[in-house]
Amino acid sequence: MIVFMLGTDDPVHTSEKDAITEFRVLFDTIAGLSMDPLHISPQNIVEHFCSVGLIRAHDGTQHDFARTLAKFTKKFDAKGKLMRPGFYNEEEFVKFWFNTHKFYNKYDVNNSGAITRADFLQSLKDSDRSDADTDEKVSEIFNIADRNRDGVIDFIEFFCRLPQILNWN
Ligand SMILES: [Ca+2]
Repeated sequence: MIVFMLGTDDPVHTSEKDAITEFRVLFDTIAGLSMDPLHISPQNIVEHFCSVGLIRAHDGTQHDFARTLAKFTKKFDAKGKLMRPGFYNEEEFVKFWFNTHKFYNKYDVNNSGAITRADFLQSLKDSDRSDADTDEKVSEIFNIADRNRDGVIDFIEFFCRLPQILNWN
């Protein structure tokens, strides 16, 4: 399911192939902002997401999105996964977003396009990250992640809090 691009009307039934195509198109769009059209920087990605309104400076999503992206980029660089350190080529970019969405979709248990509190709790319980204080932890992370307080975690909210969800800090 693709929750990234605005205007996807049937996200639930979007196939993996369509997802890859969509991320390639997204790369090409962002590459238009880059000095080197074959490589895009985290800053290019943040700028594009801001320009289409997926993240915003005033509510902190821009800051948190950029921070999560920087953490991933640093980890990829440490493992030598980026051909040009600090930048994403098309394959690397598509793989990254594809895997991130796949991970998000795992939490979206009932495939509704958004993660509810029940989804989130169930996913953590199903995973090896579950422990005695899961209920408490789930409420804590959920409350922080659900930034706009609409009762569900959308993909951008999820991405912003991935370091906490993955226990990176
Ligand atoms: Ca929300």
